[in-house]
Amino acid sequence: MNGMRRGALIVIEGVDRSGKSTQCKKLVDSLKAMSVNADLVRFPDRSTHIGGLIDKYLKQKSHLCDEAIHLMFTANRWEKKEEMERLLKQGVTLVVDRYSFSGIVYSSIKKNMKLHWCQEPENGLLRPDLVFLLTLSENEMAKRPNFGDERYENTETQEKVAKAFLDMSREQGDWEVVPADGTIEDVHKVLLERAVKKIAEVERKSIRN
Ligand code: Z5A
Ligand code: MG
Repeated sequence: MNGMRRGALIVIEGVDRSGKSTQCKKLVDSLKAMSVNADLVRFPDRSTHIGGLIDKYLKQKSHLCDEAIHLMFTANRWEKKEEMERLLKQGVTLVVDRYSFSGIVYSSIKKNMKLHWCQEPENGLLRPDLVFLLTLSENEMAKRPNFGDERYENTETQEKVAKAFLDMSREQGDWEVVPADGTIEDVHKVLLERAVKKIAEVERKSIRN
């Protein structure tokens, strides 16, 4: 790497309204304030052509079969891979709002969608250095602002999603389960501390696929 330090790939996952977008933004802002080169990435990225099709599907303005929408979400990550890799190599830490794990979880809870089939097209994407899973108690989930009108925004789906994420966290290294019931600042402090450590730990290591 010739003295060049790479950035870290840090993902935030969790159920609807667990505070992922809020925390991603704060984490990037705090890292920048500490002179760490950092950028925000979010999935789905609704700004691309594929992202536009995903947006229509989520807003229930189009119908796609479960397999087709699954592959679109995955393609939306593949189309960003080169750019993400380039930024990491240039030393930019990427804070990612949802990633492959959302893709696998939201699809595999559907009837007739096998976990293994859902995982396969994600293989070969950049592997995160750290995944934060934000969890909410049922009590706190009920207090967060109401569901919107998008697909998946209902209690039954979110309960299945919460369980599937927890199951996934038990099978993988590099995951930190962070209870996100506390204040925005409390949760942020935990994430910032762990992220700073991880950035230093991986800066001389290779980027993983
Ligand atoms: N999806 C998929 O199926 N396959 C895939 O591959 C991917 C996604 C990538 C849209 O995602 C849908 O796509 C999603 C999964 C599916 N479906 N669902 N559900 P999205 O990321 O675009 O979804 P979103 O609309 O941004 O919602 P969200 O991400 O679920 O919310 P959030 O980012 O976790 O929460 P937030 O926006 O930061 O906060 C929500 C509210 O709570 C807000 O008013 C905050 O001010 C408040 N908040 C945040 N933190 C706190 C604390 N600590 N205390 C009190 N209040 C708080
Ligand atoms: Mg969000």
